[in-house]
Amino acid sequence: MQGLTRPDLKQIYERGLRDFETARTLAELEDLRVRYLGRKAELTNLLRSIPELPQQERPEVGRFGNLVKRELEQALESARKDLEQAELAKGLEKDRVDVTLPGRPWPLGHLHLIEQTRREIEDIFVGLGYDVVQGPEIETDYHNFEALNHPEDHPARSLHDTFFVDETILLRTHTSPVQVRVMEQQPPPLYLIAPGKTYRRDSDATHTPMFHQVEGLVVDRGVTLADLKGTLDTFAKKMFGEERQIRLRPHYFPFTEPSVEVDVSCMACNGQGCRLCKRSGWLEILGAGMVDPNVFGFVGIDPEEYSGFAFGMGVERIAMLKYGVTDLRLFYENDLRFLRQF
Ligand code: 2NL
Repeated sequence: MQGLTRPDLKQIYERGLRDFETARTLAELEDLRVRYLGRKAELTNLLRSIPELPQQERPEVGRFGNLVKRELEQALESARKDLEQAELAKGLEKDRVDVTLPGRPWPLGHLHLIEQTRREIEDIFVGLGYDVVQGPEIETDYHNFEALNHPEDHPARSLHDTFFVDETILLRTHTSPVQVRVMEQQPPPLYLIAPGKTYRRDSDATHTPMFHQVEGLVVDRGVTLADLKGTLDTFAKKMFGEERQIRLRPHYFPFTEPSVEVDVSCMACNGQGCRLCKRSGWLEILGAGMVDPNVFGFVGIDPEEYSGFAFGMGVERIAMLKYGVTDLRLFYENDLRFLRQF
């Protein structure tokens, strides 16, 4: 760098200032620092070679060269500060969180229609003051059949309808044994509903081997068929709409006498007659009756002092009627396109 002159230094100075100011990143600025002030820079070489200059030039070049060096160092430092500020601000802007944005919706599941319906039925009777009771799904023949006045040769007992574990143990075919167990242990008055899974050896378009039942039982002094009818009328109106009516038809169950089947006026045609109710205006919703005195005998309740009514309904059937489901099997295929509709 021999022979660098004042005008050369001035040019280095002015170019340096301009380059530092226009650097857009810290990396660019670092390159410029190396170019203008690094160990191999023009200016550095000049300052290093001052001792080799003619005696009379040394003070002048030394003073001016060092001045340029200091000025450039200051300009570099100030440019570095500006760039650091800018890069920090850019980073903060990039990471900024807009807390006013709405959250991303998370997919939410919901209760299965059968469970929803079970709770609807339960809530109605809880509202009437009933207790909800539960019991084992694996039962004794005694609690499932014998105490419920099923004759030894009743068809419901046969292998054809019942899942037997062994001679005396079976999967309950209804939830009545739960109520038998309560009657064995608790004196009247009793106002109970027993919801739960039940099992029968049946599988076709209208039967699944497992299905859900809600049974009800009332035992108190002076309970009559009129109480049963009023209770079920209230239930039907709360479940299917205040416009609904019910009717009782004579029927037979081993554990009730008299026994009835209960129809509700069709919710599709309001009793006018349509395809759903097969032109009759009525839909069967449950079975019921006055507890047979023989059943009270098995559980040690005095039929002279107490009377009672009982009823049983299939949750799947109630759900199909209320929600217009036409195929029972849809409940258990777990096709989300079906389940999500409810
Ligand atoms: C139906 C009919 C019914 C009962 C269930 C019952 C229970 C006890 C005593 C007497 Cl502990 N009866 N339960 C009575 C009549 C009918 O269910 O069609 N269920 C789906």
